[in-house]
Amino acid sequence: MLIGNAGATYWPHFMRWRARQPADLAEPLDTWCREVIGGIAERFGARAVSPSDRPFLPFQRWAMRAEGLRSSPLGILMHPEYGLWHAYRGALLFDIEIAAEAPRAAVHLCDLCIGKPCLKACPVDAYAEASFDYPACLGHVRGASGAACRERGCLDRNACPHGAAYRYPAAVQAFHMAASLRPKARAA
Ligand code: B12
Repeated sequence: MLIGNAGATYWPHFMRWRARQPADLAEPLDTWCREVIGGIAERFGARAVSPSDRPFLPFQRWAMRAEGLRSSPLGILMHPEYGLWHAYRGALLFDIEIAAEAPRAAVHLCDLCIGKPCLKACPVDAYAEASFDYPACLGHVRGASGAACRERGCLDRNACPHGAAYRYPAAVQAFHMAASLRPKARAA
């Protein structure tokens, strides 16, 4: 059972919890999610796992099966309603099988997109069709000309017109960008 956020409605709840934690707490969002989702897992006799657990678990493949989603050219899964503005915060693993309806294949909005603005906004072309040039992205975002990415998030992701109502506010995007820039980056 996958657990995640669509849009940034989790943010104020996370911020309230964050205010009660030590300022130097490492990986605060992961810690909060593990705490909340771990508590739910205990109540239902499940085991909680996180997208940051090592070795990485195939969250995106699970989501493709669960929701009938497909990948955008950026590697982020495209949702018919939320666009690129959704992420996975954990999953509950059960020993028993739970009956669930097979998902209907979602309309893949990227197939209908002619201009592909998501592949045109990055100043260093970090996203090129089937690959992601992480060193190029890091170099640019950490550098003097990367202020826009650091303050408002990935320019390619923001160029996508879908799910605009769910777009994360700048502060939330800046938080996630800072997390993926840290040496042992854990994406969010
Ligand atoms: C490692 C990682 C990264 C690395 C990628 C390094 C690399 N070149 O491999 C870095 C740090 C660059 C990264 C960045 C981002 N990531 Co990331 N990342 C992951 C992580 C932790 C592991 C991926 C993995 O290896 N999975 C293991 C394999 C076995 O699982 P899989 O499902 O079969 O694998 C799929 C992915 O690997 C995907 N893939 C391959 N290359 C890339 C590259 C990128 C950038 C992405 C997003 C996916 C992707 O293709 C596979 C088949 O579908 C996942 C969480 C997870 N556990 O999956 C998040 C995850 C893929 N990331 C996510 C996100 C949102 C981002 C960022 C947008 C975060 C941000 N900054 O705001 C950025 C994108 C870049 C940017 N500058 O904005 C989300 C995607 C959600 C979605 N809707 O699909 C995930 C699922 C985390 C989450 N909490 O939901 N990420």
